[in-house]
Amino acid sequence: MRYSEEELIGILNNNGVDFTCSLPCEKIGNLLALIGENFFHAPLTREEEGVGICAGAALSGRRPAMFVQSSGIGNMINALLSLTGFYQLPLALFVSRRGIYKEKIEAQIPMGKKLPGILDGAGIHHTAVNTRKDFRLIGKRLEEIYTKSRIHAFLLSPAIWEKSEVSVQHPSVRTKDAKKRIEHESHTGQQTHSPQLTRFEILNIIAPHLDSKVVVCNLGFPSKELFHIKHQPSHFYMLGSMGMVTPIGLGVALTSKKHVIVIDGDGSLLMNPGSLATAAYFSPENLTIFAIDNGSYGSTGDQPTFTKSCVDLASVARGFGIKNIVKVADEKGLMDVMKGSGKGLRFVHVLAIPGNKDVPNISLHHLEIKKQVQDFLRHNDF
Ligand SMILES: Cc1ncc(C[n+]2csc(CCOP(=O)(O)OP(=O)(O)O)c2C)c(N)n1
Repeated sequence: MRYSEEELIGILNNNGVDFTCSLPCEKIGNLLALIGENFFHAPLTREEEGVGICAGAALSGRRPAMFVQSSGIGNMINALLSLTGFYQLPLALFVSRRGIYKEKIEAQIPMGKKLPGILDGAGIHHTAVNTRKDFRLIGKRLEEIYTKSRIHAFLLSPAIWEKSEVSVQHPSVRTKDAKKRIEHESHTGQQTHSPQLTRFEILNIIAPHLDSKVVVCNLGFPSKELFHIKHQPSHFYMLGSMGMVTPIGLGVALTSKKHVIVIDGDGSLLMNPGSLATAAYFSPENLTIFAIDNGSYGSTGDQPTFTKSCVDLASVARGFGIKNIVKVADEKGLMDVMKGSGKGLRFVHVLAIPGNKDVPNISLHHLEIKKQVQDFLRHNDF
């Protein structure tokens, strides 16, 4: 018997889908790996960008499909309406709908639950795909999307993939990408750094130096790992809103005297790189941005980001106008950074080995996280 993922790939093939884009959700990790093997596939830095790429592909007569998380629809809505819908271009949206089935991350609930209402409000038709039996609804709709130039969203419940264990390891791709990354660095004349530490090891080295600092930490495993290693009331753990960690840190730094440490990730920074320009413009003395760059969307299954192949985040930060930039890849480099002066906006590019530590979810309620940080800032802002 075929797995759900393979059945869906078959339906897409039968309906002539020939162009795909995605930004990962861990629930569809296996599906995404198969998509990459079966179709032309563009990995995205931000879901909104995919709407543009698919519009361009549709202008060339392609049949585009996007694979995103429900949260990603929030990043796409303007482009869906003012581009795809406005010009009547076809687009099939396969949305991993979170927040409705055995959800462990509460921040997924607002977008996931409200998604049908948001789509209704936008006039985008949608079909709930709650079990594998509902796959029969997809083929007919796909035909309409491409022959009548419509947008249609298939809302995929995580229940569909629950029993599927389709095997999708791609070590050869990873090795090739890792090599490319080193070649890229030599090519651009930068010193070649090879990562020595995982994110968890990096956080372990940084943690003792965080006392009395405000820490804003990236969503997913970074926050879970930091909470496991060390918790202080001054830690703001992000549970959703990918791409917002540097903006939140900047907001605190601009309004408080406390030193603010941002712990960002390559995938999240690439989703919202413009925040580095805003940070550079204000250059707050009390802000340090750590970009832990494991070359992948580590929290959703290690799908490669472009730092693995063509992007150097230190150069990006420099290009946006940040002056004080350090690149480190090992414990000694990191220790030197932690001992160094904390004055002036700093961007610390930390190259990391992919991998997550198996740690429990954060046991604090999100409103408690907010209250602790607010209380800390109220009573300690000197
Ligand atoms: C708008 C949006 N799209 C997708 C996701 C799913 N998601 C959660 S964490 C994550 C990966 C973040 O990668 P990175 O910032 O590189 O951090 P890492 O987990 O690798 O440390 C993704 C894609 C999301 N939460 N929100």
